[in-house]
Amino acid sequence: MTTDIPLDAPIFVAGHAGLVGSAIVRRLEHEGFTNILTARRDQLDLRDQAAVNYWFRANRPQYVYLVAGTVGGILANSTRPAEFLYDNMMIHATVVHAAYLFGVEKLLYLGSSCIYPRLAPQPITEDALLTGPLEPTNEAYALAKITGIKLCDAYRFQYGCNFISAMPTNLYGPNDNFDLASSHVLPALIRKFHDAKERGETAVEIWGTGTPRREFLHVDDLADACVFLMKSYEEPGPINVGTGVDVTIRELAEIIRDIVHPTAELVFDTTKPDGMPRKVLDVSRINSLGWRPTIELRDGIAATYRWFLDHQGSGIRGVAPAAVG
Ligand code: GFB
Repeated sequence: MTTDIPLDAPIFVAGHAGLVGSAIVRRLEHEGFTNILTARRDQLDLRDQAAVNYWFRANRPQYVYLVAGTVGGILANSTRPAEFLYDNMMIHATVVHAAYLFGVEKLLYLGSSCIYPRLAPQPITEDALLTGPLEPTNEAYALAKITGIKLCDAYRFQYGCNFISAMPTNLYGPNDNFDLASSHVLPALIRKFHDAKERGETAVEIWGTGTPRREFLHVDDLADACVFLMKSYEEPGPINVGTGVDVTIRELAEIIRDIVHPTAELVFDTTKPDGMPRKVLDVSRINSLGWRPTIELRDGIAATYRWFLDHQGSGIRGVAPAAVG
């Protein structure tokens, strides 16, 4: 079943400035949607239920992409669990509740593949949820994300709300965070190889052993999937969004080295955590609905590096603006 969403329908993208939200806005604009609603962090604190209710009452969105949150890589997750748990639980709760109170037609909630147990059978199917202990380095974030799924399901069950939950794998692309203390591995390695090249150095430090396996999805593919699911999917529980293909961190580092700084040498810092040994999603459910990604990893990384080069000095997160004068 496909829902026809009118091009002038008010659509709220919660988290529009981030990696995912900015990709969804680009995608909706490309499709011709004319009434995309956004709110900057200094205009609306999504952790504040009264403020969120006020905003929904004033703006009356009909469709909501709930892609806001406090996010980060393995170091940020393991050192700032209070922020990851509190911010995300609050943001999910306030937006879902306001969407119910103000009669939103449909809401898409975005989770993360880290909701699944650390030792889930690979590739991970949706029914692995809550079948085992979580990966300790991102337990706080995972718990908040699991609560978000259960919240959508509870509002669907008790109030008949059309709220769905998509679980993306590790994402990358334009508007990513390149700050080495809080970023995910892919933007961190682009930054590290780039900085080493600029400084005339060859050694580039890679955290951990290089053996963990990760799956990477370009955020434009994710945005495409989100718009697709908003139009055509209406089930409770999570639906995985990924490529179904993974690489080791060493292989990822080699791809990035070849693109950014081919003469660099990888140096592994095994005092840093590896995190989950493997995390690749079973994507047969979304494939069976007719959705597949289109951006190859090597092409996506090359495009992201071009974006990084083009935006240096103009507000890339984690990269200081070039000195003026
Ligand atoms: O992307 P990442 O930070 O998060 O790390 P997770 C993935 C792997 O890359 C780990 C290694 O094994 C890291 O040790 N790695 C190597 C690096 N070099 C680096 C580096 O310079 N920076 C970073 N960040 N990693 C996150 C969760 O897990 O995945 C979040 O913490 C979220 O909750 C996200 O779910 C998608 O893939 O391990």
